[in-house]
Amino acid sequence: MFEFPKNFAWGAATSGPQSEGNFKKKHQNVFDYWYAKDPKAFYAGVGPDTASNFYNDYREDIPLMRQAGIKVLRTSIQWSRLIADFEKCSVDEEAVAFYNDMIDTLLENGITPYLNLCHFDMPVELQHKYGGFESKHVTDLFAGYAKRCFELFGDRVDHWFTFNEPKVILDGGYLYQFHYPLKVDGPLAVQVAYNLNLASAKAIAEFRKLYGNDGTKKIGTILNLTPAYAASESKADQAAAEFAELWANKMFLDPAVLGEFPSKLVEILEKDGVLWEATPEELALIKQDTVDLLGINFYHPFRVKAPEISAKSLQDWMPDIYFDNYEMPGRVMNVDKGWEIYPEALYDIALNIRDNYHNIEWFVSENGMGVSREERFMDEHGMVCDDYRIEFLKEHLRALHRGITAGSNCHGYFVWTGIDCWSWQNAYRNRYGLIRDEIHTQTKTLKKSGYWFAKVSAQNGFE
Ligand code: BGP
Repeated sequence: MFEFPKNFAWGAATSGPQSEGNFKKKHQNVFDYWYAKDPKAFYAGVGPDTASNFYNDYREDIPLMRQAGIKVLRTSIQWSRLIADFEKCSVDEEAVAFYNDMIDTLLENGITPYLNLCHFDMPVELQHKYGGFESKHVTDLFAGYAKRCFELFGDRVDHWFTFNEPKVILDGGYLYQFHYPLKVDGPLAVQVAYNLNLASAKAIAEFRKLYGNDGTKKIGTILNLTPAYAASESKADQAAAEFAELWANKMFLDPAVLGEFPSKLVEILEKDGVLWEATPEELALIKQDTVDLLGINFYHPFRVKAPEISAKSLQDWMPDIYFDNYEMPGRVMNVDKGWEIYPEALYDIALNIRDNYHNIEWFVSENGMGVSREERFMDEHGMVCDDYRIEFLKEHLRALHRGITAGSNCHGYFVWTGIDCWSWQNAYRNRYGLIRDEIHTQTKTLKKSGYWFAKVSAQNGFE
């Protein structure tokens, strides 16, 4: 029996922009805008306008999630829904009523809400006017919005998060063009990385003004960690993996937990002439306002080898001048999504947090398996028999369990996701949910994994 610690949090994660649908929303976020402009860029023309209809269905969806054993729901408030005027930070009353009722409904159903403030969903007005997080002014606006959220909902919500996967904002929006604004600009990505760390610290500073530091209410950030493994023992491959680790993980992990950027990374960026603009006051704030806890999203490792330098040009600075991806022979793949399956990395993460980050309290804030055409696996009653997902979750939970047994301070495991939801890269092609969403009728039914998760959550473990 793999038994987990007492009070272990069995949860699921989703986000406002991926679940709510745009009903009664006054502003667009970058995805709403991008989708309206170019629906063909998205799978099957399914978009964020309806998503999984959570805005209309939450009173039915929440009990269903509870039935699937979800005791904690991590979701996000949409900046573009809550705030009426971004500069004045006035609120939209209908949005306040929605989020209030959502929180109350969760609590009535025995589900603890964890609330995140930004899940990639920059209001498009701020993106177009200021360049979103390219601008330090927007970091102030973000802190103002965060403060509003704490004031409005903080009486019932004890766990808060500033960002989901800030690294993906760089990767998608400023390097590899899978998120709006679809730019390719390495030096700008470096500045955005800094500004995101700054925005997080500013929001935490607002939180501390209201709630202090006594731990009754906690604030954190959510990072996607991809441990970097070198292709070989060679010096060049090892150096590539070292940079990849700095760039992909430590650039956010170190300031969030330790209050400072890794000096090796600063050295390299400075040498290359692309280091961010920072003031001593800002760095002091980052030093002071670190997190209470960490959410760690884990999907796949980062396999790295030395780059083919000749093919790269130092004129257009990109982080890739230091590493190439490497396809390890024999690796196990989730073919539908194109991600390697390597649960052992979760154990490595657990030990890394234990040994290098003060063994800070953390939880797995996302882990899951995206699979296409799940109707293939339906039984005669219409239930998706997703044994592959159960196996995937079990393998990761076993690795996590070993990490916890070795002393890592992990307090929970959240599946991505409860109910199948929309995403900018996959729309509804790859499904992750414990609960299936028939998107054309918005009928929701538990998958086999939903019944399995309910049992695991009730028993606090599995055989
Ligand atoms: C994470 C994001 C989620 C979710 C998930 C699955 O990176 O935080 O929002 O989308 O990945 O990714 P996808 O839906 O693109 O397959």
